[in-house]
Amino acid sequence: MTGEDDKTGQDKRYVRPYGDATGDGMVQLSFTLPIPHGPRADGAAQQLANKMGMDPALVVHSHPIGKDFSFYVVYGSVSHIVDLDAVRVVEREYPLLTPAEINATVKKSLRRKLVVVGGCIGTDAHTVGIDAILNIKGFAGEKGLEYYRELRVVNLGAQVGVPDLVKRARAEKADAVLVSQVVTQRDAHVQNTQEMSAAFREAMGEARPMLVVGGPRFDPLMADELGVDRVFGRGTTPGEVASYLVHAISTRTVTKPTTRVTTKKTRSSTTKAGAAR
Ligand code: B12
Repeated sequence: MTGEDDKTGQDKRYVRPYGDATGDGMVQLSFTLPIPHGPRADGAAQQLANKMGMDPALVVHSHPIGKDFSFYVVYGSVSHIVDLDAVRVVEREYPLLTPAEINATVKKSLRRKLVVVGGCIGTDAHTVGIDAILNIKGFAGEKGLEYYRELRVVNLGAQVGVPDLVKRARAEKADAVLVSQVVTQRDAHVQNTQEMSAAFREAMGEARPMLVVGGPRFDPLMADELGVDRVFGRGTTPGEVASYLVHAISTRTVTKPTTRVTTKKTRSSTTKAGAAR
């Protein structure tokens, strides 16, 4: 093992999970088996855990799900080691701005309101996520995009068809289209997003609006594969999205994310979202 040691003698580059003691490799895992609850299912759960590299593995919780299924939680030690230098994630390359800073940037760079059109596409009716970003009440203590004086938000809600989204984005002269996909069965989120980005490319070419997609099971590394400019995952806050939009608009290019280890969130000033607009 190489890497810089910290004060406790622990290597900073290579890590193992922590349970009772540093580096003991303890993890907890839950899953469902398609077999009736009982000793045989318990044994199957243990075998699965062993085959996944947990040794020893302890079944710490189980209960029946109907008569044909069983739910399991197993706890045990894995020998795997994570190399932090090999971790690939999207690093935020823009500063987190306050609402006042965002409004000022839009005013200066566009001299008009920045238009955002958003919604859930396909059959997806999970609007809580997109509402968390767009609605004035916001999410995690931050106001949503509707709160920003220099943003004009059109929230189309649930189950928006791609042709309708393209039509409306064009009619509203959208600078950015924000799409949410929460249902991921059979990779519906991937297919729907690719269909959406292809439709915008076909209808508007280079003049298309910025395309931003979000949802709990998206990996921010997927932007190219999805044909969009940016991907936001679980826990995204409205301020992160607004900051990205003004960054992309004011630089006049849609910046591709770099893939490096994430940095901590920083605000460019101490003013919180919700303060002076
Ligand atoms: C509430 C809920 C519902 C509500 C939705 C109400 C509504 N108006 O949204 C109702 C009851 C209608 C519902 C229905 C169904 N649901 Co449901 N539902 C949920 C639940 C419990 C919570 C989702 C939620 O609101 N999260 C809170 C929000 C704030 O989080 P979020 O969506 O991740 O959004 C954040 C980020 O992802 C991101 N984000 C999201 N979108 C966007 C977009 C942009 C542009 C950006 C920048 C960021 C961004 O920012 C948000 C804030 O951080 C989840 C389980 C769970 N615990 O997550 C299941 C869940 C999503 N549902 C599920 C299922 C299967 C269904 C149904 C198919 C059930 C059925 N058989 O009928 C239907 C489908 C209906 C449909 N046509 O879409 C599954 C999906 C499984 C899968 N692999 O796809 C889940 C995971 C439950 C489960 N474990 O099985 N559901």
